[in-house]
Amino acid sequence: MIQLISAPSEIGAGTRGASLGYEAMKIASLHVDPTFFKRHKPEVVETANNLLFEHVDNPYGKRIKGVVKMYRRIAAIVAETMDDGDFPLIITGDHSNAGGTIAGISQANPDQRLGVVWIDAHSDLHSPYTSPSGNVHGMPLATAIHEDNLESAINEVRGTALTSWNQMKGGHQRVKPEDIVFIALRSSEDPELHLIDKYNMAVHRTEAVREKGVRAVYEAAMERLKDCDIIYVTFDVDSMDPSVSIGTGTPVPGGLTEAEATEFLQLFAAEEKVVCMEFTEVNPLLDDKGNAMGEAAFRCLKATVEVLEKR
Ligand code: DIR
Ligand code: MN
Ligand code: MN
Ligand code: MN
Repeated sequence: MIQLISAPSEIGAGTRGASLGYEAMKIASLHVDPTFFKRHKPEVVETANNLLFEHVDNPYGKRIKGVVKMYRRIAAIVAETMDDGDFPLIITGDHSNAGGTIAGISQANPDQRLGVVWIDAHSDLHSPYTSPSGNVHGMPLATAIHEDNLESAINEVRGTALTSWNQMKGGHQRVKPEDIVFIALRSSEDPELHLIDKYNMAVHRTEAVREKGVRAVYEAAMERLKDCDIIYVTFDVDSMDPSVSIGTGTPVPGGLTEAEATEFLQLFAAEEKVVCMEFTEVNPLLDDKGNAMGEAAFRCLKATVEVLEKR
């Protein structure tokens, strides 16, 4: 069974409003499939969004103690869902939550090799040592591969930020860097490029998608992850072009069309090895076309669920 989970946490983002992403998708469902969220009633994870009203005490990992809380809560519900034999389909606010999702998958499947498909304009491989913004939504993949990237350090991290960072990484590497595939990547800072290069991570830019086609890129991704036992797919809506995806915190030109994104999601959803999927970074407060972003994200979600239900 598919278990929808909503984790409307936005404390890892640099712009406000991603906590409303699930609500925007729910409102979008009214016109398209009004019983969707009755048939797929989400479990809702408690947030620490009250931290938005507190003074930011650490510039290198903003509200990082709250992100640790979210990692624990999300990991617990994802792990429990998988232990029950269900498929967690999680809608998160900002992408820092993905680190918690990965921790949960890893907790429920300690002996399985976990591959990651990261559909995103960004590589989210920063650590507090390298982040130019201090926004933790740029860091979840580094926690998954247990990487500080001290070679690229520009910040000196101490105190509670360091403790929190170590808690996010946990005691061990959850994903091998060679088991990560990026799709639609087009915005990385030098420290992230250093890691992509150092570990020879698989990157499929939008141009490659256009040149080879969605199916060929999907096949290359599956080939790359062939030694993995299970796969997690995360879909940051900023992977899509700003013409579709303006209601998101950090839009970047040159992204996927909605049709390309949908095709990727459906191909991966059909794959038995895919055990968890995530939708993230929908921010209706930034949408200047009504709820266009929420509507596009909902269509993608519905298309994904239709394929998952046939498995
Ligand atoms: C940028 C933006 N690399 C940062 N990251 C975003 O602040 O670390 N990730 N938007 O989704
Ligand atoms: Mn169902
Ligand atoms: Mn992201
Ligand atoms: Mn992104």
